[in-house]
Amino acid sequence: MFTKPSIYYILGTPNAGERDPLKLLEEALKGGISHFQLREKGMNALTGQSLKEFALKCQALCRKYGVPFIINDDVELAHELNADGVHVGQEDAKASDVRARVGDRMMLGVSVHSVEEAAEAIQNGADYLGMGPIYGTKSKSDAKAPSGVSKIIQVRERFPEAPVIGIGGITADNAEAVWEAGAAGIAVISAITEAGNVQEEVQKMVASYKGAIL
Ligand code: 3NM
Repeated sequence: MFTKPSIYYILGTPNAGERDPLKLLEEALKGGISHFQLREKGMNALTGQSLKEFALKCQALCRKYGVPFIINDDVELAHELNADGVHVGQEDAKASDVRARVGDRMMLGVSVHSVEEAAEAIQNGADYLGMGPIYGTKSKSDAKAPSGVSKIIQVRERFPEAPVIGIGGITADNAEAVWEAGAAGIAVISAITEAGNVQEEVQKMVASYKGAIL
């Protein structure tokens, strides 16, 4: 599910700004992302039918490149579209309820910020954990204070089998520490979305794994 190094791209239309989100996604897929999460949040976020139509286009692109398509928060949309996964935060639906709703046919990711939240998420059926923010982020207005990689290390010590995906302010230049902490992957919005050359940026992120001391 998470072959190292996993590059987990997250995007919603508000993140894309002036750029075409589907072009960004296709460039990122060409560059070698391993996972894609549609996270449609914030100002002018799509809803209802327009969200569904956009999600279907993202899903078709992901299928073309053989990359899992994951939906953030909207469990019903994930269910309706038969997405490959659904991801929830601590303020969203309870992981155990989501697992009960989607069964075993979908991967379930949960955002956690501590060893305690990680333990609970795993007990409630999470397949992987998103941990952050590692570094400062401008993409989540209610993000907690950055905690570096220390919490990833703690979670890896307690749950060595659980795939941990670091998130928050991660770039090709600061990803090595996240790999060294034992993360299976890095989740990224801005460093990919705002890159001058999206394909190259993703390739640099893949290459950052080789630079890490493991
Ligand atoms: N969740 P960027 S940080 C969606 O800490 C999200 O749980 C976070 O975006 C968490 O790569 C974050 O632009 C935003 O920093 C990540």
